[in-house]
Amino acid sequence: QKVLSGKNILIMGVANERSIAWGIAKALHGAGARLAFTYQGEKIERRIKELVKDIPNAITIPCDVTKDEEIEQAFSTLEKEFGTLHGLVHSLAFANKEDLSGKFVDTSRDGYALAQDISAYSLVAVARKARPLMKEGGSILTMTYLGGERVVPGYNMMGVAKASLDACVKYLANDLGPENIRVNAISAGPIMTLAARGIRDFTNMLHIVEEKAPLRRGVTPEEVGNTALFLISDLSSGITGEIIHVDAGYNILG
Ligand code: 0WD
Repeated sequence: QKVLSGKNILIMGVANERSIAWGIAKALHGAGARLAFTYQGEKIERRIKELVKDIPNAITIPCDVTKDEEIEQAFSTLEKEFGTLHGLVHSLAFANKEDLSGKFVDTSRDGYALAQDISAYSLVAVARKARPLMKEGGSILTMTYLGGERVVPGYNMMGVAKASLDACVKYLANDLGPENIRVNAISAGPIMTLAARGIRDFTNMLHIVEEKAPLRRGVTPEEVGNTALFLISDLSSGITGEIIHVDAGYNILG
């Protein structure tokens, strides 16, 4: 009997094989979970269907989180396929490129709203839909970054969106706790993915971590995946509203 045998988990945010969500998917699959994936748009559809071939019984469902109809449709498909949901992994974010460089003070109204909508509000929207399916309790997990706790030069608008996401984790944890639904976040150190390439100076951020972090190295999607396995499973049954840093210790430095 594996840790996640008999558990149904939804993973949102696999864009390609380098996505953090894919590292998480491999860990959860290895622990015996049955997986569903949502993806945004046709370009990603082809890639995800190719990837998911290695995972028997996995289902793929379209879901652009900016559209209420798509969220509605995705969860209704999920209810038909799974009935009961035990876990949800939210691993997606977006900000316009121009809001990830230069000065934060120059962020436009539209750019601010878009980043908040996709990167923070989407967690609230999907938690609300997951709630009725989590009849046996559940675990919701999102991905955050240190730039929401303090200024990381260049992270700009995404830092403000992550601060909001971190607060959403706590308010959701408090709302859903009485139903035994836990809500937590992993704050990962920098990992080279598609989204990371949008951040100017990302390579530089990686080098600084490798040089200064207590473990003197970066972290891998597999390491994030293993922590996700802990947070999604009953091994972490006493933990909610928490942000766990998987960053080789970098966040403890002043
Ligand atoms: O260093 C890193 N890579 C870190 C990432 C450090 C700490 C945290 N994170 C966070 C990110 O902010 C994000 O929340 O981890 C999460 C996953 O990011 P990732 O694995 O680095 O990035 P990626 O593989 O690009 O997946 C993010 C995906 C999008 O990919 P692209 O690059 O095509 O924007 O989020 C999805 C999309 O697939 N996404 C959406 N999904 C549904 N609806 C939407 C949307 N509107 N917008 C973006």
